[in-house]
Amino acid sequence: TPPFPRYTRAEVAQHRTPADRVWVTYGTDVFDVTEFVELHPGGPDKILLAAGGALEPFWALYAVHSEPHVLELLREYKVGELSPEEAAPPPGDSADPFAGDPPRHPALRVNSAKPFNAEPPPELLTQSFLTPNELFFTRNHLPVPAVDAASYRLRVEGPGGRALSLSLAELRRRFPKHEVTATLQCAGNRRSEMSRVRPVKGLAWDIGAISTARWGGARLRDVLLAAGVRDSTENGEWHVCFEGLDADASGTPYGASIPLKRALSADAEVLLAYEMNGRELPRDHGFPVRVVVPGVVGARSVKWLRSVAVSPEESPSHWQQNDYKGFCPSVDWDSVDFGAAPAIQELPVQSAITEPRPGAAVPAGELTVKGYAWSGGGREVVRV
Ligand code: HEM
Ligand code: MTE
Ligand code: MO
Repeated sequence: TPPFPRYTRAEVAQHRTPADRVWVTYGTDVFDVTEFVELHPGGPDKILLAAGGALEPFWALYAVHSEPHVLELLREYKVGELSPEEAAPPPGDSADPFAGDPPRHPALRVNSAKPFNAEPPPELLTQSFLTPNELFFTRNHLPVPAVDAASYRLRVEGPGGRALSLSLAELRRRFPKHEVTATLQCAGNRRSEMSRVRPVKGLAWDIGAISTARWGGARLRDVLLAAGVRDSTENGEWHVCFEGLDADASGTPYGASIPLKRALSADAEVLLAYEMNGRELPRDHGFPVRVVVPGVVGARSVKWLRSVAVSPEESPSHWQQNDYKGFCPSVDWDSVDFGAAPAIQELPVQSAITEPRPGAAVPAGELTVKGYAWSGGGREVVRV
């Protein structure tokens, strides 16, 4: 057989639609799968998510492809090979505070690259009940901190100056592991639709700033009791303040708080999580330890957790005091008084259709509609 033509990744990336032909790579081989798109058992929309790029990150998530017959089928569509010089990644910029951010899955829809904010495509969000870690929406306000798990310490400040300093091994060993299936949602989910009614400031999230995982970790309740916090009504109005290891140029960390009552409630199942879907937390989702507050706005589930402190006041953080608050429609940016509104905790009912997408052409006749529904507040779905 004659040698195959050589292509660069940039050339492959020009073939992303049936009109431009649909090319993908696997290893160093290039394939034109245009004729297979409509035949794909997983549907044409899903195969097109990989158009113009590598198949590996997608096939790693959907194990149906790790069968010899799938590779055999692909071989029929080979049209070329990648140029040998394509292997080297582009050099990083060391002056860029985001240069140390982790690699991300190519399917994520990026709303902001630095800091990284991205959501899964709708049709992958409802492909599985638990969102794969690689596709879980990401909401970062700052660069991702590089944390050394071996020297990591979590500081827990109880009342009366008592404090604990816990290594990752101590957090795992001293407290029973508790698992919770919980959905996180950013307050900005579906903001792009809201902006069609009336423009609002903030990232233009579509319907994917929401994802579900099985979280594993220590109960915050158990850790607070070990730090000397008493489960009584006398501190009923107190708060638990969290700080992250991510900080802005002035050294100010991300922070947020929840009511102490929720933190101590066994039913609320607030976790200091070190596992996500059975694996250690990915860097984007708070490695090595994050808070998970089921039913509450994502902003309170502080990632890269540095400290936990019990306090009569809410967190003084910008994100607790001057962001993540709700106002009535007559308030605008000239009249807003952040001090006048409570910080968002529980979020209300949410639901959205993931398939078909708005404006999609669909065949006449019966149609399968997919979507998600979520009750908020840690409550179960009653009806959809
Ligand atoms: C199923 C081939 C790309 C998602 C399948 C199956 C084949 C196949 C043969 C059926 C497997 C079986 O049941 O034995 C291919 C080829 C691709 C490709 C040749 C690229 C050229 C993708 C991509 C995605 C994807 C990029 C995800 C974004 C799926 C899913 C199923 C599936 C979710 C399972 C469908 C179901 O049972 O619900 N694919 N695939 N595939 N594929 Fe792909
Ligand atoms: N924690 C830290 N330390 N820094 C952050 O920027 N973002 C918050 C929260 N915890 C954030 C954080 C917001 S607004 C949301 S919606 C969730 O993390 C998103 O969690 P995820 O990126 O794992 O989906
Ligand atoms: Mo958020």
